[in-house]
Amino acid sequence: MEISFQARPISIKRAEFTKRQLLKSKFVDIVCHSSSDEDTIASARAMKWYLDKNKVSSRIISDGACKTFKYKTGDTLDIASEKLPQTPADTVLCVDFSEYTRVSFELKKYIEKAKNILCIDHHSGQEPIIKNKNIYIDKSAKSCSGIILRLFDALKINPPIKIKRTLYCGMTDDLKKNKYLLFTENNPKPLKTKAFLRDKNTEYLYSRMEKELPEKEQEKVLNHINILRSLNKKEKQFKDNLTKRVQYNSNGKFGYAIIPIGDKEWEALGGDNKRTSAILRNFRLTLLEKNPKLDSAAVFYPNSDGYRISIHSKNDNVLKLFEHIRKTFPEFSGGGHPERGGGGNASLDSEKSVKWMNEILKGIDDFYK
Ligand SMILES: [Mn+2]
Repeated sequence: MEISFQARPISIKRAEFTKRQLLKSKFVDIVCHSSSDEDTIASARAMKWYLDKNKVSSRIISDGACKTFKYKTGDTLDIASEKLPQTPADTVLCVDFSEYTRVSFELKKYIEKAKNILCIDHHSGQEPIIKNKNIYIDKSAKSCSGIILRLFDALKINPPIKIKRTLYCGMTDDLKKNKYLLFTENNPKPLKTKAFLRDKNTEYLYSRMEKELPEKEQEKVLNHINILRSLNKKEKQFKDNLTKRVQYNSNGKFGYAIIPIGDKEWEALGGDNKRTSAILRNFRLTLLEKNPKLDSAAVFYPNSDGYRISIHSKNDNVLKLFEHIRKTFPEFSGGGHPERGGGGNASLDSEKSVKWMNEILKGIDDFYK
């Protein structure tokens, strides 16, 4: 009997079954979920390495491989810009997802046509793609990369540094999303939260990677995941200029920056995305930290849906603030948590967005009186 903690070890029998399914294939399509993130791509990369090693041809299908960690463009079928083939490989392996809701309609149709489908995942939903033994789900695992590492363990495979680094990257990114790891601007290493330390299996897998990966390799991954430590010139400039845009309400309890519709700097960075939103978040938190008098900090900015506000409050006033805004501006829709939240309108019309913003500013100023 293997001792099972949270992201549990995979039994040798189970791992051998997956191995047989894969190695009997002529060709394997390794499919990542929509908006492919580090974890799904890392899982796919590691499985491709395993198939290559066993001389089974394969291809990764993803819509975002080139945006992630140090992966060359061109060695993955990027369905964000390329067309899916007519027919799938004889085996489709889905990594980091097991429900059709995680892929586009077109990709769903594609997967459905495959003779043999396998899924390896750490999410479990109402309607799994398949219901037989070909699906392996470990809900307790905090990343799919962790499961792949367990699979290699069960198959007695010690992957090379390159693959370990890849899996470490997938694990780290999902652990960051789960708030198991906290990244800050000034710290090269993330902080491990209580939840992380309580999860014995995650702790085991992660500290193993930390022991087996050279410090330099870890550093590369951590700097990549920690957006604030890997800003390019334009992003740095935007971050610095943001602090020059700070304004305050009449009694200095509320600080904010405005990024108007059509802002050149904002658009040059691709508008609202993972990287710019990390910069905005850092702006709000740093502003609060530096000004003891301040209770909340916000940014007004456009995204594809309309004009938005994102706000952080030191004393958990976000929802109360939103409630107060609605007293004089009932159309305002905003929500979130007491310490952080957001709201938006559906218009990208400059005039309307300024009006919308002014109503909010009026409400906030009144709240702090
Ligand atoms: Mn994942």
